[in-house]
Amino acid sequence: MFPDSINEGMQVKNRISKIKNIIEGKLKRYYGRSFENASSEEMFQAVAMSIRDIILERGVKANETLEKKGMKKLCYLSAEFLMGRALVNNMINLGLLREYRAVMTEIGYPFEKLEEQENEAALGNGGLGRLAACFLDSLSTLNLPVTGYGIRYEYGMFCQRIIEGQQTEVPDDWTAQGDIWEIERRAEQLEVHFDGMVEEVWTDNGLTVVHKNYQTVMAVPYDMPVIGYDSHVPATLRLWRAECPAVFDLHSFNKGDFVCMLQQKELAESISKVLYPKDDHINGRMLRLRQYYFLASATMQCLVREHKKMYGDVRSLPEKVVIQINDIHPALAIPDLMRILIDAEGLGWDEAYDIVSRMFNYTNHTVMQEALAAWPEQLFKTMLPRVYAIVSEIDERFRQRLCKSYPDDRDKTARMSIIAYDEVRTANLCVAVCNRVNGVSQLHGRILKSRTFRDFYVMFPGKFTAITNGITQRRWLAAANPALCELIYDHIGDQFIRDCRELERLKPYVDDRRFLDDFAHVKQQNKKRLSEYMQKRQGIALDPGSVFDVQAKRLHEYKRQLLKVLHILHLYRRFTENDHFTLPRPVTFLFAAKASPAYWRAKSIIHLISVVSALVDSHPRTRENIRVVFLENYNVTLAEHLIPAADISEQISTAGCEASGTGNMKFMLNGAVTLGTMDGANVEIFERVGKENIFIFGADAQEIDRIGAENSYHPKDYFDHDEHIREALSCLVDGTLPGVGKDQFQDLYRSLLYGDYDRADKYYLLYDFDAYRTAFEKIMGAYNDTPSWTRKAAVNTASAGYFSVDRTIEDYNRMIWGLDSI
Ligand code: 26Y
Repeated sequence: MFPDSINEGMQVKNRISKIKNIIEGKLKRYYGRSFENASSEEMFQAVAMSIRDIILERGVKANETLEKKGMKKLCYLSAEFLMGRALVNNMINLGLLREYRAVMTEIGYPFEKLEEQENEAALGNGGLGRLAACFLDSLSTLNLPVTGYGIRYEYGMFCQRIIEGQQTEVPDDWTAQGDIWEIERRAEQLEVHFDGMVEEVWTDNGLTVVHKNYQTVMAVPYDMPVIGYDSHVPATLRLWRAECPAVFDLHSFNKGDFVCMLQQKELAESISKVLYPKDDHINGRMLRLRQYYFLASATMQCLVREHKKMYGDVRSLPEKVVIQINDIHPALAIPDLMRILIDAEGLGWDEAYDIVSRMFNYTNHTVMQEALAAWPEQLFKTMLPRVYAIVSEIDERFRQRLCKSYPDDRDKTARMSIIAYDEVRTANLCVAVCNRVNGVSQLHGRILKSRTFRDFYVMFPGKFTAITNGITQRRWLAAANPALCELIYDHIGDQFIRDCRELERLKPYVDDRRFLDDFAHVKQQNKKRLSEYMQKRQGIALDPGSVFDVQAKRLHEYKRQLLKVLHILHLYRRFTENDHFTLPRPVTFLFAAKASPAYWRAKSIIHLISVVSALVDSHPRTRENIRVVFLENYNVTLAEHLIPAADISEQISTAGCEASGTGNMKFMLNGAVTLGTMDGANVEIFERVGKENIFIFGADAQEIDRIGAENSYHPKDYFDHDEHIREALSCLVDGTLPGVGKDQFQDLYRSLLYGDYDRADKYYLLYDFDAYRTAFEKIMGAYNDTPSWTRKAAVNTASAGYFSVDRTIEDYNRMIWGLDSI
């Protein structure tokens, strides 16, 4: 049986019966079951296996071609891959969704039950991890050869439960049922070495360095094939799992020190135990550094081994492999490749450095200072003595260059150096060594040059570029929004799934009454679908007749969920004070956000949202007009239901803070209208849809920069002079809020007016409040004019083509990677 022949020259009817036979066979042979008595788990596994077979077979062929032609490959290194569920996405990309649906109908098994059986692979926090997943989809779709390298966290992103209004974290045991998509490749395991010491020894080859008394951790690879749309080149996602060596610490073993032995085992395995939802304390940081080195070293060793097997000589590495590092987490791959080339391959420093600097490229994803991680030097040196020595040497040589260029500017040298003030700054390491450094939107790219890495930009102007992020329309339109997809298909065919710019061809229809009615109808259907889903998922009833105003993203002060809450409090005040105040339409304010478990202010904002929700519900006239709903456990699957149902997309970060945003693109693609600031990729959305079809408010990045530099912002003045602000903000502390003491939100209140250890209102909520309030009034007015609103929504969908990840990947490939498609 040749599964890939399912597609070849066969009638739909034949394909259906063939798929049915394959699934039946899997059930029989793997589980000893039939359609009649298979459990839902077994059914899912059997269906998934039938899909996996097709993908794996294509992989074998693609690899043969790749090897035969000696083609260049991309190595995409990322500590996070937020993949989401794979089953339906794979069916779509293989062009077999219709057939699988038909099979399930034939055997009387609900298709949704299959979908729901799958745990999502949530190996990421948010934007950066989801971007990595979209990249793999696109690289495969464009038939470009890539392996993504990451960590096989045993526990991915925590599950969020809201208990008495507060976030509680529950472990995400995603592999409990065994992951059907992954293949363990134990034979390819590698050793990663920690701790110990380095010694210089003279050998026949001169002075060499040996790393002694180290602790060994095994890195076992698990490969997950990722298939793009109509692709014959699946991407591979290789995830490393940490294990204790089979015979570990013979010494304690011989002594019979069973407990010590098991402790070591636990220590080794803790490395891939859990995805960090953010770093805070030193213990956490230590393990985080171990994780990052583990990923970096396993990957670099694997790369060199494979390259030597195929080409024999490491000197040709830069012609055959290009490496992209997804932010600084995998930065230690740079010194580790140096280490391998020098210690194991016997290259000299200059030759090794030349190879490494031609291979590596770095994408920055954030300008927030706290994310530009710097490691305590002593910790680094103890844990990674050999890598430390190499980083020191890179630093030393880089400083010499700096001294030559700027003999009189010691401040600058200190700012730019890699090791300084007892810290190892991986961001500087990346910028100093990498061939290309890029930001993720045009604005962000400019900020990197003018602020974050200004000194480096002066020294290496040619290194810096900006490549605007993108999203895959396969998952975020075809899979998430079948109803809209069908409507689009009826008007312009299905080419947009491969080439998103095709969506432009919808533009003539945005003035077509029938099209607009259908478009509005689709939105309505999606709102109903979300309501049903939320009823099942969380037991809450939404009103699909109301406007769905959505802010869904990680909880962070700079993203300003609190601004939206203050605005809701403002509306509450208006309703309670004025019997005639009303909104043109009832609005449901939907929030979805996870807070880092140790980020107590973010958690406090989640709590506040629940309390404000109760407050709004407690007042009959307010309740008739607005509702506030917090959707628990925001993840890829929830996003797939939520985004197609949104009318308004809230993208209200402080200008200059959000590197790009990708949620903004997903909402736009699904026909939501943005209410946002001129930040990140919102700027480019604005440029594409035009000012009629987006609601922009507030200070732009320049203005924020200016008032920041002038130190001229005093939030208390805004509080004193704007009664709306005063009334809304006072709710936090004057006993208005039900079920909590007056002290509960003192911190939030004070942070805006006085600032404790930080500047007051660091993210300019009060500064932008009035503009936000006005913009909301405008957008509500616009919504009320239904035909013109639907036109705006449709223009958003029709203009979203630019934000396809395929365009992003083409940009990377043209500017950085130089890969040929297979
Ligand atoms: C080192 C540690 C503290 C750290 C952990 C996670 C540092 C950064 C991150 C994650 C950053 C991130 O997700 N950034 C987001 O990347 C998206 C994709 O480029 C952007 O769209 C989004 O604006 C940005 O916040």
